[in-house]
Amino acid sequence: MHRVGYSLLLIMLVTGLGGSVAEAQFRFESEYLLWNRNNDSDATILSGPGGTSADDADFGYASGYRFTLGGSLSAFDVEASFMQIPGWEDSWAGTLINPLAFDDPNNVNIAPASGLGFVSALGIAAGTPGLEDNEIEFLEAGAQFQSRYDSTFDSFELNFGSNRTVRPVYFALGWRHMELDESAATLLRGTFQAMDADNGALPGAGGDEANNGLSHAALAAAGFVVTGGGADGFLGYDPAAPLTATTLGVAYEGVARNDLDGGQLTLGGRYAMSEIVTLQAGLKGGVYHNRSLGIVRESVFGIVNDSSVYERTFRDRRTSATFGGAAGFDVLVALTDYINFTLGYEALFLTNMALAGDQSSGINTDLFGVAHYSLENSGVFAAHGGSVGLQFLW
Ligand SMILES: [Ca+2]
Ligand SMILES: [Ca+2]
Ligand SMILES: [Ca+2]
Repeated sequence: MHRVGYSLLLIMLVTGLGGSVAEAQFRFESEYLLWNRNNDSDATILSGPGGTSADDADFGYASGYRFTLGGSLSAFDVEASFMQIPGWEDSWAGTLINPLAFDDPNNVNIAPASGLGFVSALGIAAGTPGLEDNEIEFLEAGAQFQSRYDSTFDSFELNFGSNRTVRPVYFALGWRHMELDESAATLLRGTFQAMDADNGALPGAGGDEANNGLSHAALAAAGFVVTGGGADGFLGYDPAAPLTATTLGVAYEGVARNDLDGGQLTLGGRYAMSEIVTLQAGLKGGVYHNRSLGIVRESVFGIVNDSSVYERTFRDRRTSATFGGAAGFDVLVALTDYINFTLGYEALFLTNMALAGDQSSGINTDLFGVAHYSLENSGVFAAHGGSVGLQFLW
């Protein structure tokens, strides 16, 4: 079926060329893009003073490029365009002035404390009834975190429409493929400790209850799998022997991938201000089928005095209908009869997108306290920016 379609298209193009080669006009444009994007994710990562949330990421402007090849033949126009913004990113860091309590930041013996801002396996493990609910497991005040958020956008579109050179207004119907890939991560590092929930006793103090750590049984019951070191949990320490303290690392990673395919309508127009300067503007709207993939990974690992590595990974896929729109304008300045300098601005939005920073809020517990992940794809992606380029005509 495809082969027949391509053959027919080729015959039409060749016939069109043969019939009106003098009227055919082809164009190739190469552009440098400098685009900003929004950050619609808002999941809390660490609560409390000095904590952080996914909306702390500020992507700012990033460089990209676009190549466009088009041709107008008799009444028709065909155009193919590829663009990519490969490196929107932000990273930030901080120090928690309060302890970071895994299970209960409101316990009177540890408050004020920071907490984990979502349904973490560490939180479930630290609150395991009968195993861990007699103690508060935490990182001591002064724990440090580093966060980063990266994303890549690319797009390919193919549009068939009316001739752009003979009339001031043109339209096109097209197909567009887009990909938005994101990754967000927060890494924490601090000294691990376990405090009795009823009287605040630390290990070795008078009245200290047994356990004094976070057990393997509780970590495993919360869904963690050992991927390195011993299956022996993590131990708190006697403040009289500070060299035995465990330095713990905790990492939260979210990944989101969106693959979109769909149809779109383009309306555009051009207006020659003079022999040299032409203004061009366009509007696009479309509906795209979005296949999203989300991954949420939580890791807890010993850095000093322990080498155990525990991980819990969730994955989910979901499809949705995404609505997209774009608006832009260009100023074309003729350098010669065959070369234009172009200066432009464009804005683009897409609904129902999976964003990496939102994926941790897709974790929920059921009636039995078991955690489940369901991909979050209600984000809005919006990007806008300027372009400079050269257009060659022949
Ligand atoms: Ca506990
Ligand atoms: Ca204890
Ligand atoms: Ca404990």
